[in-house]
Amino acid sequence: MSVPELSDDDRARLLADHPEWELTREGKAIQRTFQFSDFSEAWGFMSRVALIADRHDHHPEWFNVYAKVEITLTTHDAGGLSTRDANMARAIDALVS
Ligand code: H2B
Repeated sequence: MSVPELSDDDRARLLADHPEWELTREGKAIQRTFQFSDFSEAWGFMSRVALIADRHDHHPEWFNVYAKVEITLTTHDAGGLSTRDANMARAIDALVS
C-alpha cells in the first residue's frame, strides 16, 4: 500500500521534535544511535522496539554491536519518510527518556 512522503515542512518539524535523530540517505530516512552499558540492556531495548514496531506494522532497519544499537527509520511503502517514521521515533524516544 502506498503512503505519502512527508512534505519539506513536515520533515523539518520531525527533526525539530526529535533532535537526536539525523537525516540520512539524502533525506529519505532518519537515524539515531543508542549506547547502552551492556548487551543485555541493548537487547532489552531492541525487544521493546520490536514489539512496538509490530504493533505499528512499521519495522526499523537496525544494527547492533554489543551495547550499541543504530536505528534507521524509513517507509518503504513511501520511498522515504512518512508519518509512520515520526510515530516510531516518538515511541522509541519515549523508551529512553
Ligand atoms: N516497515 C517499514 N519500515 N516500511 C514499510 O513500508 C513497511 C514496514 N510496510 N513494515 C509494512 C510492514 C508492510 O510491508 C506490511 C504489508 O503492512
